[in-house]
Amino acid sequence: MMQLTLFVALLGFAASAASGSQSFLPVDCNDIYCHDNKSPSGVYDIFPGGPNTPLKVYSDMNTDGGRWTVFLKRMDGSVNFYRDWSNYMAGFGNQSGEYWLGLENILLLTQRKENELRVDMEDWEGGKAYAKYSFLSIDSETDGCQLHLGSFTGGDAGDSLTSHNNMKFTTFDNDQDQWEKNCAQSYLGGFWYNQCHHANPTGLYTAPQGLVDEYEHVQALWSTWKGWKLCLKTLALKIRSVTACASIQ
Ligand SMILES: [Ca+2]
Repeated sequence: MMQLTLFVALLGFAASAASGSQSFLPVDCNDIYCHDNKSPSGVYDIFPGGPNTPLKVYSDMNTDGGRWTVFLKRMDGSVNFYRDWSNYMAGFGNQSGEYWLGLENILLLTQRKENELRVDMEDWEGGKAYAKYSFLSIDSETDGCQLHLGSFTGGDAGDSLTSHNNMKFTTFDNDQDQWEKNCAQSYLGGFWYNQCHHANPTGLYTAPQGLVDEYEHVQALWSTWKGWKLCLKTLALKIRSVTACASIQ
């Protein structure tokens, strides 16, 4: 009954979106762009869970055609990402700065539409790189929020994520990884750890110098671009509907 109610509600606001009425309730940043393709990048309310549960999110309307719904952003170290399971489920941080959107919300978004993934990153010398994947979805908490990742479709950052495909999500208080110890405890983040990682986007945010070798692997890193020690200056994971504006045009 809950699902039926949700479905009817979603139908309702899809109709509102199509008519361009003031009750426009976008499911994601793709809908915001399709409703008004002059929409700038920034923080918006979206409604992937229905009309009564607005969710703040950062929309990237510039990169690679825009329409991206950002679910992880690192940029200055202002937010602590070494958090427990409940935090990673619900989300935390500040959508105008650093944040994690929450596994519950990522699940809603990926249930509503088929999405691709883009990862954008910068180093401390002004270098930029990216990686793209053809698909991203996750399972519910009952199934460990397991990651389903499509193929690597390009990007000069290289592929640091395919080894995380089909992994469940691990935090320091919920070990679902493939290692005898807890990857989140050892590498200071929460992620779809294997045994353990080639990318650690929620890891420790540190200045580029100052850590001794014993602390390598713990930083917010993407190993195929900058190796195992360098914390990236910025890092963002974002998803986008693979069908652009189809329901609205
Ligand atoms: Ca383990």
